[in-house]
Amino acid sequence: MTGNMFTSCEPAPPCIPVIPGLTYQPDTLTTVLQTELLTWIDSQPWQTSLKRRVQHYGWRYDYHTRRVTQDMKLGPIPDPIMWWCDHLAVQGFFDRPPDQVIVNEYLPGQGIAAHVDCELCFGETIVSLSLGSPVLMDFTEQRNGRKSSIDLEPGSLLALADHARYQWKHGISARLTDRTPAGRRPRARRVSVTFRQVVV
Ligand SMILES: O=C(O)CCC(=O)C(=O)O
Repeated sequence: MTGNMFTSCEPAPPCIPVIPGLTYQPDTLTTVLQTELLTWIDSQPWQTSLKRRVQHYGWRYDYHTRRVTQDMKLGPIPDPIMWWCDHLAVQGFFDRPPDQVIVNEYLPGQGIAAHVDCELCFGETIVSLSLGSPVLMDFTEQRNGRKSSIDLEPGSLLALADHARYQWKHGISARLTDRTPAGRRPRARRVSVTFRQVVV
């Protein structure tokens, strides 16, 4: 559902939802940086307790209680991820380097339920980097069900703050293809890296 009345396609596609606090930055990672980060991620152990595989850094997040507590602190964030934590702070997305990172792997047919990131656990800004396959991320405004979506390209950065962080849910439908202006696009493997500041 790109290009609907709640998206802006100016000055040129991709069309970005007009949601206060949403920042979309294509081409944040060069192809070389994407490959380097993905290669490092794939050298690390994955947790397999969800339908999709995940890695947690800095702090563990409990998907059942939907909480982070003091006892969930993990070791130091490894250098290849910490470099991005520092970079995102230098770039002004955070006032200090984020200290919690979740890597999500989506195979075709996998998604993530529509949600607002835990308000009691995490700070005011959430930033995700996209690697691998492009995917449509859906947004739903909580008070009226208004919907929009964004085509997350590999190498892009998505920041959610303000309304985009608190008033809208975001999620990825579990399906094999996405409808785009160019037609149905099959999904391939996508990996995202999401940065947060723990506030517990
Ligand atoms: O895969 C993404 O880009 C978003 C991940 C996400 O929403 C989350 O980890 O809560």
